[in-house]
Amino acid sequence: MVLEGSTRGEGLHLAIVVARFNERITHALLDGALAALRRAGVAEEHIDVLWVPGAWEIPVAARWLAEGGRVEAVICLGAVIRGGTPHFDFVAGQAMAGAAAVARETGVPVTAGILTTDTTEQAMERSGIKHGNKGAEAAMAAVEMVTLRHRLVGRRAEGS
Ligand code: INI
Repeated sequence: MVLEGSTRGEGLHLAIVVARFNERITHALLDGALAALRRAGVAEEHIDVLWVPGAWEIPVAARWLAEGGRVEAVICLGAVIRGGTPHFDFVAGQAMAGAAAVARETGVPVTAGILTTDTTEQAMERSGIKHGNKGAEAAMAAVEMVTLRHRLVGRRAEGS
């Protein structure tokens, strides 16, 4: 059996958790994610957007959403920029590890558009200017994972 998800998102219910820290960057990630979901056919009223203070707070909000049962995947958006902060490695590492733990422990896909860069310029390049938009990538990864799950469950039901 070989199964793949789809790039079409009609009928899906998704959530986005977006960090306010480095807001100019994360707004661009959010815009990229929303535009990608719109193109994929996800209805605007089926997308919940939660703003949190910083990347550190992303995992707990992702868990509320994953456990809430209202959405089928959670898209996490943030920007952790080294720029002289000693917190960088800790905040970035914990945000990513926390998001992964939510996915692993709940079975709900949690996708990560959390930038970890040395400079603001590098972060801007990854939020729509030069190297694509990581928010859009994370959004499409969520669509692919949810539709993959639907296909897998459908196959199981057929076979039973
Ligand atoms: N939060 C970020 O999202 N990006 C950062 O670059 C960052 N830095 O550099 O410190 C950051 N810190 C805030 C952190 O996420 C929490 O919001 C804060 O510590 C309160 O718990």
